[in-house]
Amino acid sequence: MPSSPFDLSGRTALITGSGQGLGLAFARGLAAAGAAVVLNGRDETKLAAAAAGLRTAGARVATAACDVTDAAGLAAAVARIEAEFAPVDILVNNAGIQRRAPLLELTEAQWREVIDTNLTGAFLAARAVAPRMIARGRGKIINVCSVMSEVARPTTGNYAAAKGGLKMLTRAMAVEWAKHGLQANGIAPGYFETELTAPLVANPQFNAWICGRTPAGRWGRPEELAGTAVFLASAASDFVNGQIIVVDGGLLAGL
Ligand code: GCO
Repeated sequence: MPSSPFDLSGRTALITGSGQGLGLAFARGLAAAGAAVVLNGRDETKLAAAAAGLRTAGARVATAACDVTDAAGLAAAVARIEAEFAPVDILVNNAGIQRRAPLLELTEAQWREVIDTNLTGAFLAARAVAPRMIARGRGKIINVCSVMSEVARPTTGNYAAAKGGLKMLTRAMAVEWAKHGLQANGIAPGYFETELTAPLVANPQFNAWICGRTPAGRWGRPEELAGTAVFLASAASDFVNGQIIVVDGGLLAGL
């Protein structure tokens, strides 16, 4: 029998913002499917702890600490990964931050840092790896969008604008790079329990609202995103391009 199209053996994935939260869940899921993983983030201590856990689970892991808003840092990190570890076959643009405030109270700095990290960072990381993927004639780019690529809620205007832009950047990557053998797609999580959403989970009113607003009646668990990431990282999605797969317990399906 031929190997499964979902098998990631021999492939290497770079996941930005993967010292914790959804990024670490993506790394665990891709490693479980056979990929070697490179963890990225700004906190080297967090990266080392996350890498140790993955190695204990049998994964082949490297770390590459840099800020995704630093183009030179990204280029150097990718060059080092490819020289010392392995070619980057899969890029998961997961790094993201939240700075919640009503638009009229949002500082310019709070606007810029969310756009710079959540949108520009994905652009810069993709530009660091895409030329190398194009030279090899293959590559997978997975942009972690959000249900906020489609809908907004008060106090998250900067985040929604970034994630809406990331949806369209995904399509821009797809239409320019598909002819080179690359596939660029997105994953749009709904509400998942992570460090980023911890204040919301801890808020009884918000927690009740989300559980009522989500048809599945609960928050998502980060490991529930792994299957979609493996699909988009694998040969199973070689003819899928520019698509955003929503993983939200049905939240966007209805009112
Ligand atoms: C919020 C949350 C959301 C989630 C997620 C939904 O403040 O409403 O932080 O933005 O983090 O992005 O997909």
